[in-house]
Amino acid sequence: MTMKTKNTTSKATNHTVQDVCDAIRSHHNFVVVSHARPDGDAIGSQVAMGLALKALDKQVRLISAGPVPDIYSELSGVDEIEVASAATGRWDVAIVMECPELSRTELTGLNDGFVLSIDHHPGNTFFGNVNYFDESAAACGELVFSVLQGLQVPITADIATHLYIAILTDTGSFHHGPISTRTFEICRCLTSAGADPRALANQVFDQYRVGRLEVIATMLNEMQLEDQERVAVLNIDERLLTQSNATPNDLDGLVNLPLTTRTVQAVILFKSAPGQPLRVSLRSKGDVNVGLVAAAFGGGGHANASGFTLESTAENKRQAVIDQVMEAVRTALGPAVGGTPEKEKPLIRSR
Ligand SMILES: [Mn+2]
Repeated sequence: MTMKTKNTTSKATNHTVQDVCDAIRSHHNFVVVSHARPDGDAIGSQVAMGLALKALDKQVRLISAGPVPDIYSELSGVDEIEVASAATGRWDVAIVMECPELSRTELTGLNDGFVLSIDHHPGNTFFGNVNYFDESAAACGELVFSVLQGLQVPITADIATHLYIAILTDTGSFHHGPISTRTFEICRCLTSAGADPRALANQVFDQYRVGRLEVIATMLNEMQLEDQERVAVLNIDERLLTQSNATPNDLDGLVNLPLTTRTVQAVILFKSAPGQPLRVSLRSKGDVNVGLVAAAFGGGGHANASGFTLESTAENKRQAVIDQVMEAVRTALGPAVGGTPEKEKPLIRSR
């Protein structure tokens, strides 16, 4: 049975780094979890915290509801993540990374224990007994870095690597999100502690199968452009995967491709699989807030990157999603002006 620390701290408030450090110092047995379908920030934050707790001679287990994606599987310490549906065993404190709500862990057994939440997602519900929430952080890994500094844990090369991966992936190679001078100050510390930016970028972004390119070719060929090329709609289904020599791991980040054009301001990716709910990923540029669109459909995320699922019977809601994303673009940028957008703002100005 799980031994639980009595809940004495009131919920629904934000706490300081110092509060987090005090909670960690005063306990011994930890479980560290992150969200289901873990990404680089979830894994990097979780493993870095695990390594730090070990350095402090704490007992720690890492648990995730989903497997580690292939691209992260060779990082040191990742093999310590147990894939399970429940946070079982004896623990005093559950550190929950990267989750605006406890349910995002998709793990049972966390409800009655002492929960310490570290997160940067807008809409965080302060579900923890201690909550360290800061949406101005580009990655949860930035907040973990602050905690480790507070705990005076030495930043080893392995910890640095995980925190760098967290920031690198959550910002899409320093491309989006609330990237700040703090982001680069932290990355400076991480690189001087041994994180290798070139090797890590290669490991995370340049290791896919050629089948990924086949998927991209078909997917972009079938891309639908709406609202004067301001909204791109992509589809990935079973047919596309079976036609190409690609696995689901080869599909990471494809949603971002249309954003590399000047005109496209928002992207919708519908990902369908037999017997599975329809997964919808949204991405946008600048002030276009697709986080609000996802929230309207029961999902969540950030202003420029969000997602949600629709029941497979909800195929007819696709157009409603497209309409709401177009509305989000209009809210931020006004109505699309007529004519070919490419011609209105020349890429290279004539002298
Ligand atoms: Mn994150």
